[in-house]
Amino acid sequence: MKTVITYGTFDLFHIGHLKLLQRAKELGDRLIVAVSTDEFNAIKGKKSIIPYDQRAEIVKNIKCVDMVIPEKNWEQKIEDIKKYNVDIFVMGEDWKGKFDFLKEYCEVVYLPRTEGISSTEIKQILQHI
Ligand code: C2G
Repeated sequence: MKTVITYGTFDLFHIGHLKLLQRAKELGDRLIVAVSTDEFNAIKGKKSIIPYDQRAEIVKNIKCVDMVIPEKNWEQKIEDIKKYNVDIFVMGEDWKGKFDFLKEYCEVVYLPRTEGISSTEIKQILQHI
């Protein structure tokens, strides 16, 4: 069984998130998604609109997602890859190169982002309503 893992905030879940998860799942048989906690988002300098427990619940209920774990820090990726016997680490290509150090542990794949949509853009639209 080929296990794929990806990490993200998944705030205001949108089509870009869905297409990333669907393409990640197509690379294997099991998809694990590590959803950033609110505390970790503060470390990332990101403030999500939707709290962690709701973001995790939404992602958990996406058809192609098999498991959700919390992303609490930058350092957990290697441990996660070993713990879950991950074969492929996937991120959108806005992260291209940033996680190449994981190539020692598993395949690293950066996928094209879905253009024209982002949680930031949605927040900006909401602020002008
Ligand atoms: N994404 C995408 N297309 C978009 C928006 C996002 O493909 N239009 C992808 C991103 O590239 C990322 C995933 O969806 O792979 C989740 O995006 P975010 O929630 O913005 O993730 P981010 O805050 O970048 O957190 O340790 C890694 C970080 O937790 C990533």
